[in-house]
Amino acid sequence: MEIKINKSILSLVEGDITKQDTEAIVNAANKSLRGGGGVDGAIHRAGGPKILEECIKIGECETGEAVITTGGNLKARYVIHTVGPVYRDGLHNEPKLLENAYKNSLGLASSKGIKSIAFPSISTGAYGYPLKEAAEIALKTSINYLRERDDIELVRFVLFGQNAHEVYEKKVRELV
Ligand code: AR6
Repeated sequence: MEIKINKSILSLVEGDITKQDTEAIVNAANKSLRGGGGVDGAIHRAGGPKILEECIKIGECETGEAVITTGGNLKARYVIHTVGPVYRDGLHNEPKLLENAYKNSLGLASSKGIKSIAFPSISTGAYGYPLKEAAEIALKTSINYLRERDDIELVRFVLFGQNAHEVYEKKVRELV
């Protein structure tokens, strides 16, 4: 589904983030930026060793922050690596840190003049964030960003599997 927010499009699709043709894709990385499983593993496998080389040069990334590399062999020109929070019980600043991961990724994209960006559902795999709560934060943060500024023309959420796609669709209908 697609919705218009000011001049921009917010889109939700079911699929694989590594196949996206947006200018940037976002990686749900860890602080070490040395790769891992899930989305992170898939991006490094599909993008090739150049991405890891650039990550090693950057060093580390704090939870809620974002850094950028080129996209290696991916269709996307850039990968924005952000680190979502590990979910414990929701009382350890997880909502704010997850919001920051989205905000800082969008801010970094804006600062590079990137017009289209694809996100996975950050923190909802290995990091255990409950999907509905994470979807609300992901969507609210993106919608607010697009309401405030119109330099990013497309924000696409790429949900892995039917269930995640349905949860995000339901949530977006509640929010707009
Ligand atoms: N495209 C889109 N979404 C995907 C893909 C894909 N190819 N593969 C998995 N997902 P996760 P996290 C979904 O675990 O929870 C890594 O080891 C998946 O179904 O990738 O932020 C890092 O190195 C889930 O909904 O990221 C970190 O150590 C969502 O992407 C840690 O995992 C996020 O799952 C980060 O954990």
